[in-house]
Amino acid sequence: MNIWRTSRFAIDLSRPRVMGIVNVTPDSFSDGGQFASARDATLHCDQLVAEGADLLDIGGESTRPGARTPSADEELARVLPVLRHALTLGVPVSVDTSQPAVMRAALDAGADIVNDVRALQRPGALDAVAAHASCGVCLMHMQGEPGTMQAAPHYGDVVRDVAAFLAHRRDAALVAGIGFERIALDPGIGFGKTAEHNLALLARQRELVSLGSPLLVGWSRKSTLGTLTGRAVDQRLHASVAAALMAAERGARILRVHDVAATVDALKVWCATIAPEDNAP
Ligand code: HH2
Repeated sequence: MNIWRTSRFAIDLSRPRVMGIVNVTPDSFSDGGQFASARDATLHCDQLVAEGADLLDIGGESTRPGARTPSADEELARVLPVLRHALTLGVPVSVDTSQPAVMRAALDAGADIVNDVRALQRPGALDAVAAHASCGVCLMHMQGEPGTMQAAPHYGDVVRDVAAFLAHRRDAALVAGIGFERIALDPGIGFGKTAEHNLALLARQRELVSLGSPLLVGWSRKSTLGTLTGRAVDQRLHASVAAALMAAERGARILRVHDVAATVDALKVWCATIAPEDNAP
């Protein structure tokens, strides 16, 4: 599937797309507090688009282990002003949320995509997205909840288990009336997974691509890259770009990243050196 249908855009996925991360949170794991004010976050949106972001992802809840869950009102107060600005920039905009009330308000404001790390499992979430005629949705895998998910992640076969979960959640979305071409899937790197689990998901990523929906992945600055390189979170640019390229090489179509300019450059080199048929998902 080479198109991801969203509220305003049918996103062409014949080449990998870069989704720039905009965290309007005081406590995100990699850039916590840096863009917490609406003004800083809107400037950050402008900068990421200028650097070549194909999409923007705006989040008002940190999923860092131990982060406090904001109320829907708090999350909306963070996200809506930034969303309204981002919607003027000519790129699709997703809102990273699990709360149905936030989904509904964001979609009413014109958001193109709902990005849910809980794969629309909260009561009312499926209905909030299904009620919209055409928005896109990203369904992500997470084992457990952010507060405790890294305590003792356990799988039979992590790639098969994640694939089965994603297929199951996609089925639930289809039954709720969300069209197939509106759905992207995400293995949820770092969400209830050890470094070994995350690396298996990259090594065998083709098994997830073969589910037939666009695959979105977020390796940017994640702790597995710290484990591999011994580097702190603000020193993981090179490892993040390497992981993004590997993911693209293995069929991912949307790369969720903090460092847009570096990822865009790397992808330009990669795209220029492959035949179009190699690039087919
Ligand atoms: N990762 C994070 C948040 N949202 N959404 C999707 N679809 N995929 C991901 O891998 C993903 C995500 C965590 O990263 P970040 O937004 O930088 O941190 P925080 O959750 O602490 O704000």
